[in-house]
Parts: sequence; C-alpha cells; structure tokens
Amino acid sequence: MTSKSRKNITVKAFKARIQHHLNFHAVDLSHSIDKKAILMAVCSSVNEIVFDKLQSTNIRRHERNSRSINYLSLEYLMGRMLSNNLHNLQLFKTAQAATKELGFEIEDIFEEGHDLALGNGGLGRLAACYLDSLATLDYNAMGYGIHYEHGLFEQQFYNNRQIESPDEWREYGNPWEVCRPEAEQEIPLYGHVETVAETDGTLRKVWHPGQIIKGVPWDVPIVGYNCETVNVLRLWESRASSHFDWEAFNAGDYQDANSAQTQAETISKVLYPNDSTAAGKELRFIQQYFFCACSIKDIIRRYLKHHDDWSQFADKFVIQLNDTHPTIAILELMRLLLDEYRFSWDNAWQMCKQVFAYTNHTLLPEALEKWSVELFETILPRHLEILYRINEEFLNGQVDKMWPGDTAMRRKLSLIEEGQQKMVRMAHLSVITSFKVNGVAEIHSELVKQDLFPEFHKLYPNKLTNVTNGITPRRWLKACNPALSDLISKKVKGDWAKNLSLLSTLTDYAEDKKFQQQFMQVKRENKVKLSEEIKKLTGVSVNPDAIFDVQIKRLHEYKRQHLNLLHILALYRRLLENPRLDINPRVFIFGAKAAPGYYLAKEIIYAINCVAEKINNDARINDKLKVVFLPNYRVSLAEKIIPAADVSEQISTAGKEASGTGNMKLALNGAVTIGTLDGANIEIAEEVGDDNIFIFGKTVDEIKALNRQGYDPVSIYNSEPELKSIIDWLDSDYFTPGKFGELSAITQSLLNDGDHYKVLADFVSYSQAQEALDKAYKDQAGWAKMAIMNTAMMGKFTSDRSIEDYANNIWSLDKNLPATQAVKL
Ligand code: NTF
Repeated sequence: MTSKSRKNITVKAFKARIQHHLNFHAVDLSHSIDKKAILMAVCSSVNEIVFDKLQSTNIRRHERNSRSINYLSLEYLMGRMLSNNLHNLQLFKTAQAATKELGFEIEDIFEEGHDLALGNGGLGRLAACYLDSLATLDYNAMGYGIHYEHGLFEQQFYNNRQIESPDEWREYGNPWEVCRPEAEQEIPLYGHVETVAETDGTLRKVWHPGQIIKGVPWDVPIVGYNCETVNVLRLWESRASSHFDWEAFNAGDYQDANSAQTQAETISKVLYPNDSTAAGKELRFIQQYFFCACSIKDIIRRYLKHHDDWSQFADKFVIQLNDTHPTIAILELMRLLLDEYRFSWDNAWQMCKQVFAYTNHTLLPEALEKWSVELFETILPRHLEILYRINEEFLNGQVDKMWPGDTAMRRKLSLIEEGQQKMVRMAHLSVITSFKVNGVAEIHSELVKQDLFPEFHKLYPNKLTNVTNGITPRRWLKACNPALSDLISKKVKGDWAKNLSLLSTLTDYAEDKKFQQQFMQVKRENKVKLSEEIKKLTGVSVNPDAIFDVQIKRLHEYKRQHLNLLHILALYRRLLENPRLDINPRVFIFGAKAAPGYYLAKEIIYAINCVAEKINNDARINDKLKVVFLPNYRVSLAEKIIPAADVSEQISTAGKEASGTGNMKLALNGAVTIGTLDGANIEIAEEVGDDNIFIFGKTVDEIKALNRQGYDPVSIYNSEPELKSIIDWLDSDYFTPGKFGELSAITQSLLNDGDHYKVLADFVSYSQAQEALDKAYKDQAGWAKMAIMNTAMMGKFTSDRSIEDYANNIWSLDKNLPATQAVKL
C-alpha cells in the first residue's frame, strides 16, 4: 500500500478490517465481543499497515546502503504500543471512529493492552524514546535486547508495604512481535580453550564450549511518526539447542529430559529488577553475554549478506553500548574476527575501535559493573584471554607512554582490579575501546570527565562528550495529553510533534488571559480524570482544585523521596498547630517501584504509605493535605499522571542524577519544577528561565565541600527545631500506633549512618522553596504563565534533538576520525 492510499483509509475500511480480524480473535461473533478480542483485532489491523511499511523500509534501506546504527541495550521500557502506533501512523481518529461504530471507546481498548515493561526506569525508557526518534528521523537503526519472559515485577501494597509479583506481559500473546527463526543464533558457553598449530606453524586458539544455547529473535516493529519508516527492535529469547532428551525420557526420567531446556530458558526468563545497582550474579553475566553474542552475530550476518569482504564494515555499522551492560559485545566481536574470520590482532582491534561507542548513565559507584575474573574463566575462557591481551597492550602502550613507569597509574587504569577477588572493570573496557563516550546531561558529562574518568580524559582528550537526553513528544504529549495537544495545535503552526521548537510560539500567549484560562482548564480536566484514577487505585478522594504535586521515578535514596516526606510532615505539623494556616490544598502523588532487595527504599515506601494513611484520615486538617502512593508505577500510569501534574519534584542530591527524563516530560505538560541543580534540571532552568522554576539546595561544589570538611547531619538536626521535631515524630509510634520505631530505618540512615545523600543539609532550603511555590500558586495568572512557559520552552528536550546530536557528533564516524581505514583481510 502506498502512503497516499493509507492516508485515505476510511473509517469504513478500517472497521471492515477490524471485523475481518475479529473472526480470528472472537470465539462467537453473535454474542457481545469482549475487549481483549477487539484489542487483538485492532492490533492486527494496524499490523497489516505496519508490516507493509516495514517491508518497504527494508527495500529502501537496501537500495541506499546507508550506515546502520545498532543500539545494544539490556532494557527497553516500551509501555503500551497501540495508541502510539495509531498516532504515529496518523490513524488515531480513524481508529477511534471505527471502534466507536463497533460499540467501543478507544481509550477502553487501550486499557486492555499490557505494558511492555522490559526495563527498570530511565535508562530503559530512554532507549524506547530513542527508537521512536530513530524511526521518525528515518535512520537505519536496529535495537537489540532480551526477550524477557517476565519484565519488571508488578507492585502491590499490602499493609502499606511493597509486594512484588511476576509480570505476565505475554500471558495471552503479544500482538506487537513476530518470531524470525531465519535469524536464529547459536551461542557457546563454558568449556576450555585449546591452542592448535596450523600447517604453516602459526598458532591458533580454539574454544571448545561446554554448552550451546539457541538465541531466537522476536522482532517488534518501531513505527516512525508521520513518515514511511518502520524499524525493528530485535529481542533475543534463549532456548536449549536440542530441545528434548528422548533417551532420558524413554528411560523414565521426565525431569532430566526437560532439564537442558529449563536451564537454557532461564537466561531470558526475567529482567533483573535493579535500577542503578550492578547485580554481580552469574545469570546476569550470562544474560549479558547471550544477548551481546546473538546481536553481534546478527550484525555480522546482516553485513556479510551484502558484502564479500570486511573493508566496509566500520563504515556500515555503528554499535552504541547503552551503559556498560553490553560491554561484552566488544570481546565477542574481537573473538569472532580473530578466531572465525582470521583477522590479525591489530586489524581486529582497529575494527572494534571504529564501531563501538558507549553511553555512561550514572556516576554511582554501585552501578559501575565489575565481573570476577573467575566468572570469565568459567563461562567465557576465550574472551578472558582476549581481555588480558587488550589490557597488556593498553598498559604497556598508551598508559606507559603517558605515565612512564607509574605503577600506581597502571593499577588504577587496568582493566583488571587487583584484590582478594580479581575483577574486570567493564567501564574501562568500554572507554578504551569506544571512539566516543558520552554522558547524558551537560553537568553529568563534565563530572564524567572530572571525577569518574579524569585519566582517560587526559589520554583521549576528544573522546568524552555530552548528549543531553530527550523524550519523544509523540508519546509524552501528543498521545498522553490529547486536550493540551489540541489546544497547542490551535496556536502553533506546523507539525510541532516533529519539530518541538515550534512550541516556543506559545510564549506569545503566556500572558494572554484567554489562553491562560484555556491552558489551566485543560490542566483541570486532566486533574479530574486523574482524581478518578486515584480513587480507583487507592480509594482516596482528592480535590482537583488542590495543587497536584508529583514525584514519579524509581525509589532510591539519592532521588530523595524521603526529603519530600519530611516536607509533607512539616506541612502536616504546621497545619495541626494552626488549622487556619493559609496554604493551598495540596495532593502529594508518588509513584515508584523499589528494587526487591533494596531495604531502605522499601522502608521509605512503607513510611510514605503510613504517613499517607494518617494524614488522609485526619479530619483536623480539612482536606488541605492528601498523600497518595499509586501502586505499580509504570509507563502507562505515567501517561495518566503527567498531564495532570502542577508541580514536578526533581529533588536529587546534586551530582547524583545523571540527567533525569521525567523532569522533561512533566515540564512539557505544563508542570512547574521544584528541583536541585542536578542533571538536566540545570538545562531545563536555562530554557524556561529562573522565574519559571523553583531551584533550591546545595550545588555539586557545595556538596563536595561538605564532604571534604566532614558532614555532620546530627548538628543540623540539633539546630533546626522543626526538622528535629519531624524526625522525632517519625521515630515515635504516631504513624504506626502501638509500634514504636517502626519507621526508624529512615531516621537511622539520616542521623546514625551519616545521611549520605544530604537530605538534612537541603531540608531548610527545600522547605523555603516550597513556601515560595505555594505563594506563587495563589497568583493564578502568574502560575498559568509559568506553566505555559514550561511547555513552550521544552523544544530542546525532544529525543529527536538527542538523536541528531548522536548522529552528527558520534555516529558519523567520518567526521570524528580520520577517514576510516579499510581493514584488509
Ligand atoms: C539513569 N541511569 C540515570 O539515573 C538517569 O538520571 C538518566 O536520565 C537515565 O539513566 C537515562 O540516561 C540508570 O538507570 C543506570 F542504570 F545507569 F544507573
């Protein structure tokens, strides 16, 4: 089908398609059709168009032979797909009308869809936004990842505590994927390495694996917005290479007959639920190798399908490593080039240095991956040999040249960390191999240079760079906030969803009374809708005229949900002391999952829920405060919360949040930020201007100074009477009647364990900024202006800009390197 005929697809024709597909998905058409069946039928109807476009994209790609960008990521937080695909195909209104004729509201159909939650948080959601932009900008891109059977766990609260249960996203099948057996791969593991002499006397390494796993690819089409492109996200599922042991079965051993299969399938069974923490577990290591090996082999297969020699490989393929999780891909490419394709060492290494680039997403030491040498020895013995040689050449070459005879420096930069247990530093391998290394916001990239990798920055002065994160305005405004989108489209000429800077036109209307009213009316309608959702999810009634104050992100001490909690307690105390206190009613809305093994994070959830219970049922404060913790925070819930937010809480300890992307989504939807000078908050402040954001707290330099001079949270506690009384309150049984000390894990961390994230140091400043915010909200016109300015000035934060930055400054190898050298075989 051509784009012309597709644009003309009528409601009637689309309805006919749905009806056709209902034949397959509904058991009995003479009865009322269930929503799951209609969802599947609509998805199938959309897929007819999507796969058509995918085929023509592939043909076009083949003709153009353009460079391919390969994004390797262990996580993709895609969310639901239907609404977005309809918007990107410009079919939303058609589908809405067609389903209406069939007796369904399209929003109800969307609700039947399951989130694709194959990620933890920011890093995985960023990957999803980037796929959307890559397709929209018509880049020849492919995403690679793992086809987890269970994505991020589902969260419920029981007695105010987080309970996890498995995510069953594929229980009834996933309409947005197709299996591609023709691209299956075999992946070796374990075993030993043998050195064999060739007939000409040269020595060759042969790896005899102990086990072979099958990698089965599932392709998820990625639909570009208002364009012809459909790219692919290829997710690998692990299977046993030989399925079933008939001998064992016949001998009556049913369990053993299945065991190889069970073991192999474990690899892609579950996403590790840790955000910003490296999980040093063998299975995670195998997961990483499995998906890297499948992807690298697939990349080589795609290249060799169209080329007779390797001379153009580095021109045709770039591989972006999303954090250090896919670092083993470097060793796998080296291994294949050396052992399978018989490259010389130098040629193989040259090749690797030309194709890999690495993005760093965090400075937190606990997130910097290290794997034990022992694990390598057992699982990837050949890769370890290669790693040792890379290290040797690096230390004896570049390091020795820059710091001759400096053994301390050698130890510091080595790929191997010495100690009781020798560890491989994955970040070091990524940095020395990659032709570019980027951080994800300006301040973060500076800290990567100054604090994380200063020596590497000295060694490679042009390698470290910045690409500030971005978000797709298609999902995060057009699809999730239709009322605001319609209002914007009345004022802004052109396709703002494709060119987000156009929103700056709205600054002309920031003081226009009528526009302010319309803007705030949309916000109110969204708040009414969210109030209904809150009631449904928590049973709590909230007032849509209150300030909706939102903190939605993973639960982590550095993100400081407990700082928010302390301020809520301060307000509560003030109200109890003076019930007539003149503050705007406020609803504090939290959404966050805690890693199941992160004790303090779970205690913070518990404390917030306990405090919420008390406050929400306290008649003395006249409903001036409400606190709700919405369970099971995920992409589809974010899409409901964000359009209704007045205030965006971005309150991390300065220097700890690499960028943040929720900050961008909330501001784009007209929420005003209260935040620290951290991550992309700084760039948001630059865009919207100091008058339209509430900045508080210590700067990165001030935090560093505090650390140098010795930080003493107890002295702050003793010198700030309000803070002291709040902390003591939390330690009493006020919020957990009869159970003293039930919430003291938090106070313990703040007072006895050194308050690592400087919550107390920032409390007073935060509380003052909150007062200023409350005052600002009383001036409704002033607030409307601020909200409009936030939406208007978010142009920079479209993921289209980020992708263009990557494309121009990183992926176009030719611009960054001397003309790519052809590697001869
Ligand atoms: C996260 N990193 C950072 O914590 C966020 O600030 C950032 O916005 C996103 O990456 C995307 O760049 C991680 O999730 C990880 F895993 F690196 F810690």
